[in-house]
Amino acid sequence: MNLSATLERLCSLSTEAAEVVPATLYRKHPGLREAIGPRGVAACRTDIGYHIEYLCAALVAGHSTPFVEYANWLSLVLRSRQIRDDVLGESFSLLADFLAVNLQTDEAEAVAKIMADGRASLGSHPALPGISRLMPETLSSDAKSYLDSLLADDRKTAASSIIERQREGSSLVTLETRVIQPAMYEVGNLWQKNLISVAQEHLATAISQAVMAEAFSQAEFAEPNGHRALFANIEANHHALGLRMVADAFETSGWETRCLGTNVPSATIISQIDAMKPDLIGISASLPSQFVALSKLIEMVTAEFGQQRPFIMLGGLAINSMPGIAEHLRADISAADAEAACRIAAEFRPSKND
Ligand code: B12
Repeated sequence: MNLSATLERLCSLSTEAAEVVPATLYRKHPGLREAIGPRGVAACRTDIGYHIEYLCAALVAGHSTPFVEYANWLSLVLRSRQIRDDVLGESFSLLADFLAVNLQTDEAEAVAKIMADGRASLGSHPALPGISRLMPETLSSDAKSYLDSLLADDRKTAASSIIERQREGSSLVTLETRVIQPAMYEVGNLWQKNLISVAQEHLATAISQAVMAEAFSQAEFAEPNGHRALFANIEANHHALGLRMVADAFETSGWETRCLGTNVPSATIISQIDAMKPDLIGISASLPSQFVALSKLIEMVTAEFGQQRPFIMLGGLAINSMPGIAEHLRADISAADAEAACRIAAEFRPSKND
């Protein structure tokens, strides 16, 4: 099987699959379309696109885990919206049937096995084990109060609680990773369980961005260390805070830092490497469906800069949830959070000059 050709074929089938699979599902489950309403119908179409993206991620990773984790994440989202696992499992089988007639035999067999693993795991797998591993059992009292301010749309209190701790001596990066980050993870859990809206999720991010900018202006900076780092989210990653925290950690520890933000086209990352000549690039991926673009970017960087290429550091929720994936994608290093990223980069840096 030629992986790139298979991925392309799968992506090209996405639009048609998003029409065919739901239509068959509604025929088999009379009343389902009415029960989920127009928003549910639109979401169902989008979800078939996601099924295909996660199939691609599993093919790139070389095992079913990205799809299995996705299946269990989606199961929790749908159950909290009154859609049962058997309907989700059936959507996998119908997609497998559709792909069986539209892909080559070996490709269809590979994707059918991944979807069968996803279906078999429904209900038996903890949703987002990668995230649960990183989450403290309970939020610290600072993170809990910060979360309360986010949910109450109280930007003033959110900001003052962080600035006060900063004045008491906590560093910007400690506050970002140990107060703001766990509070934002909890925002995600609440959204997944349908306990808060997408609007509240956006609001929490907007407040945190403003708070982080204010805290950055009060931060202490180490002397410049003569090293440069470039940060960007891979294409289609719209999660801004994590990358910003990593860039803040590097900048406050003396690195010359440039942060391109979310959803950056790979060609732009290449041209920025050319312009800035960084020692390290840090790329963030939040969903396993972004592995395909990551893999392509690493190939492009290696082809363009050869031996002269900067270190490639990966991070983000998708990297954390899949141990070994950074090495599999041929990155040099990865780190679980902003504090660890800076520490690991500092340890790794000297070997570059050997
Ligand atoms: C806010 C949010 C959004 C906002 C983002 C707005 C913005 N401008 O940032 C919006 C609404 C756009 C959004 C969209 C989506 N989101 Co969202 N989102 C979140 C949420 C609640 C918080 C994200 C965040 O700020 N986290 C805090 C930061 C600090 O944590 P972090 O990203 O993990 O970063 C740390 C480390 O990972 C690491 N790191 C990060 N990047 C890098 C890079 C390098 C180089 C290194 C070394 C380390 C590193 O260091 C960081 C700091 O310590 C999360 C919940 C969660 N658990 O994160 C869900 C979450 C990530 N989203 C999720 C999903 C599914 C989506 C959507 C598909 C649908 C939706 N409505 O939620 C879309 C997809 C968008 C896309 N293609 O990117 C899921 C992902 C599930 C999964 N399968 O893994 C989560 C986990 C929610 C959930 N519990 O279901 N989201």
